[in-house]
Amino acid sequence: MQPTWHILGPGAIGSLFACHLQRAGFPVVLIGRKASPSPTSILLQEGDHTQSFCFECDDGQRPITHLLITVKAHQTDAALRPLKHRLGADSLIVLMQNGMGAWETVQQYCPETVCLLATTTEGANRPAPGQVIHGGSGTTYVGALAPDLQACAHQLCAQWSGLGLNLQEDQAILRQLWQKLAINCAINPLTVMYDCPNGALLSNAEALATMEKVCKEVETVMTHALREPAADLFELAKTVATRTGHNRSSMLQDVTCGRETEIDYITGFLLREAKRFNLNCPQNQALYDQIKR
Ligand code: KPL
Repeated sequence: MQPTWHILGPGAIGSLFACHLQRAGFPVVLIGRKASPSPTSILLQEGDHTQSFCFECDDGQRPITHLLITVKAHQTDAALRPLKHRLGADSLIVLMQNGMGAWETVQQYCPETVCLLATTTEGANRPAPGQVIHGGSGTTYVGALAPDLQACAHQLCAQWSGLGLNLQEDQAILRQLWQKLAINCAINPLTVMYDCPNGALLSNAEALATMEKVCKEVETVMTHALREPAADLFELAKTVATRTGHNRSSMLQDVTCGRETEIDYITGFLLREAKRFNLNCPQNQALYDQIKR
């Protein structure tokens, strides 16, 4: 029998995975903080199927064996706290979110639970609750923070091989996450400062010069954290800004809607790591302070 997957945070990416998991034969339960009708339906605009899911408020009691967390990094604490008594040594958590560092919350609440990390380049957006548009296919990388858990990442990739999504086991998932962090440090705060889509940063000489300094600082910290030379992160950030040129970054969308941003898990994480190695990141610090203001 297939295990039941609980999805904590059925936003765009959570809903995309919920639909693909269910189509592959896994029972799926969505968990949210606000009461929603159960069953609740999601229309995935990929073949225009409407799928029905059980919806649970976060006050359920039954044990959770498989949990995919797709809430924003700063919401992890509040979202996971009510579930911690349902998770144990037999549970598996997959953390798939922007930014880094939320695994500390998972370790604090569920120290015995196996926690895998994932990052995805799948393009999905949610024009309205109950609707998801799969805008572009990408790759989902899965790996473990600790080398002794790599076998679990391997098993998960085998279990998810029928999902119809591009999946890759990555034994160096931290490098993957650091590269994504660099992209987010370089693009997201600057799109807020200049109130522009990602691509517009490339034709703004001042923004581009700042982006280059931001990337150099991330390269230095990343080299210390991973103990290996970093790739050319400025080139990478420019490539992503070109590819996602018309996007308004998630941080710009959060600021526009008056929502809390993920800055503490993006630039904030970088600054905490820099402090650990006695490094200064003046450009990132200035952007962090401006976004916080
Ligand atoms: O991840 C993103 C975000 O907006 O958070 C990028 C890659 C910058 C795309 O918009």
